[in-house]
Amino acid sequence: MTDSKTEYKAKKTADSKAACETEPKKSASKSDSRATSSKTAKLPSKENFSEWYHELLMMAEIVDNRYPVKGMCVWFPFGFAIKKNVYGIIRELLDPDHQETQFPLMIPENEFMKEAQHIKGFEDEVYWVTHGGQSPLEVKLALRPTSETAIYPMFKLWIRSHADLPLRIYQIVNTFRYETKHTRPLIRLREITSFKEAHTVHATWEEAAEQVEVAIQRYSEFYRRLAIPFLVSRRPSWDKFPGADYTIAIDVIMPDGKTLQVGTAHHLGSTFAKTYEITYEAEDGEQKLVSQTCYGISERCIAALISVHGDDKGLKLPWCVAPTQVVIVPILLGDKEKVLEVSRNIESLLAAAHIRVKLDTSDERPGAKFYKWEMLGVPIRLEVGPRDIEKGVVTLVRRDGVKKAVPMEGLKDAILKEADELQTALYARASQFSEEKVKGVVSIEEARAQTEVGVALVPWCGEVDCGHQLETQVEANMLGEPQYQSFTDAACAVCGKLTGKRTYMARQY
Ligand code: P5A
Ligand code: ZN
Repeated sequence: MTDSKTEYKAKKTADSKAACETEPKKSASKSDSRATSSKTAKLPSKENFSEWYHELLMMAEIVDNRYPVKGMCVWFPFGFAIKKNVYGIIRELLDPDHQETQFPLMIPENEFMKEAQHIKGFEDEVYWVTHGGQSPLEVKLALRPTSETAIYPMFKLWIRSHADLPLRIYQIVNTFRYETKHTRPLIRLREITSFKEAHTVHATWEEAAEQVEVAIQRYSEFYRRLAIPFLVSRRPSWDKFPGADYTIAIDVIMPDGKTLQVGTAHHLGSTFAKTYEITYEAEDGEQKLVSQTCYGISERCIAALISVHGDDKGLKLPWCVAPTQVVIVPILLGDKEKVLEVSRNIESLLAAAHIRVKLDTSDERPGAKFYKWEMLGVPIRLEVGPRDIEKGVVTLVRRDGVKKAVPMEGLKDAILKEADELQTALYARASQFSEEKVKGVVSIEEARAQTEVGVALVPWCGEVDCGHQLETQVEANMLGEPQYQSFTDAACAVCGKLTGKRTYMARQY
């Protein structure tokens, strides 16, 4: 946790151009004007989502986008602390039946170039390392845009028999994609710093299909813990992962009604198994091709976390990921020593209960402290003043605005209960927003109007032709068929054929 916003700002030079700058970033002029007066700076209203988002990343010290390479950001220590907690949840959810590993960043050209579909999907996005010092390399090296082509040649060596299956591994690493669309911090990066990629190997196609389902369930649990509502859909064939049989995606509806793909799980069938000759000896002695899956999440999950819950005062963090869960602000009036003593006792009590607590004894006025900790999204603030002490209470203020006097006696349990209720409230608020943003429509015109403000649920017969027409005429992306839902028959918005199928359509980040 850091308290050094002013320090970061002070060190900044206006529109600095470092020698390594490949594509100059625009001067962060708004941040410049704030640099000298961060305490009085005001976060733009969340109504102007894009501006709010970019300013909040700086003011709440999540990432610094002033690094002089486009699409590459620096994690502030505070942002990093959030990320550590968030990825701790992912690890907790995967560790019971996945093994964490680490593969090299560089992939030799010959391995990378083996799988034709995969190459087609990624060739325009790959950074190549061509030299070692002054000498041209004999074999060019790709910086992984994802690691299938690094991992699967090793799987060929590791897998011998059915006894080696299923195999489930994951790694959390940086990956590089030369994105040509507009880059955005945490959302569309050229260096994805926190790419969690899982890769699994199975004896049959059906087992791999079950694993895709398991992956989606784990990701669902992950987003529930972050109190983030989401949509699950099966991407249309033209938008699946390069080399996959099919792709299931998780999307979050952002405050501006656009969707952000925050996780995908792919059934790879035996496509890569054929290319990389990954086979196993079945129980009957026959050599068979394996079936594979892979699934990934990036720091987009942090972008969703910030955007879904934050407000005009700053971050609003769920209890489980907040680097500071409780902040104690002593109101130093009257018997100051007594106030400090009580505050310290509360701090010790909560720390002993493994609550991440901070006692703010800085020289700032209480109002400035409230502002600061609200910006950083601390779930619960305790105000301890002489009058509270007299009454045997503390004033508890939840980050969602709920305020009450809580008896000193049983304080820890009261705090944990409030933390639970805050989680429920965050989820309820976010769900209501998300549900209001999805609307069933019957025609292309309605779909066009709805995708201006949110997500349209459109009857679609499933034909590729109709799908392409939908995307062109609605001028939005097709997210695909909702999973775990069934619908009554309706006319396909393009061809009019009766169908029980629907597709989500939205403007996508
Ligand atoms: C699954 C893991 C894969 O790469 N290979 C291993 C598979 N899938 S994916 O859909 O291409 O990427 C997984 C998730 O990563 C996020 N993502 C990004 N995040 C930030 N910046 C980017 N440029 C970027 N590209 C992809 C998405 O959430 C995606 O679902
Ligand atoms: Zn149709």
